[in-house]
Amino acid sequence: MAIERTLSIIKPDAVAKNVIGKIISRFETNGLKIVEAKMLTLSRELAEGFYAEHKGRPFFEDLVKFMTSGPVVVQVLEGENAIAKNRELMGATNPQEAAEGTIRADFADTIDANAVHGSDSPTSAEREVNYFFGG
Ligand code: RTP
Ligand code: MG
Repeated sequence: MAIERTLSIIKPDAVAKNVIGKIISRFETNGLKIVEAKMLTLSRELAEGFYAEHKGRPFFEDLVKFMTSGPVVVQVLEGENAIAKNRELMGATNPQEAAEGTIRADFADTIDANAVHGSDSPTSAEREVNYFFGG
């Protein structure tokens, strides 16, 4: 298996709930290492650019509003199969459908306020890591 890097964001709802540490602990206990991290409040421009693939979707405006509503923690996770492993730890996009014991099942409330983001493929991981930590 390959050592990969993936981008993770702890979203404004999870930061507001004081569960940054609990979420990071899930990554660490499951073999993912935090190799880059920063806390910031996304500007509209940064959030729109990050979610550019969703531009035009009915939920895009709500997504951008939510992602700019408070501070987030952006981090790069490294480990074996990191991209798929992170998605597995996160659970389904809609927390109502997320498997028991996943981050979204335990810490998220709605499909909009769903606690975490994780890159969904090697191509998006590369783009997203560069987007926040490139150059
Ligand atoms: P993310 O990108 O945040 O890791 O989430 P994801 O891959 O599981 O879901 P994605 O399809 O990329 O959607 C990005 C975010 O948009 C919101 N969304 N709302 N109302 C809806 O039908 C809907 N679909 C997506 C979610 O907050 C999702 O995390
Ligand atoms: Mg996505």
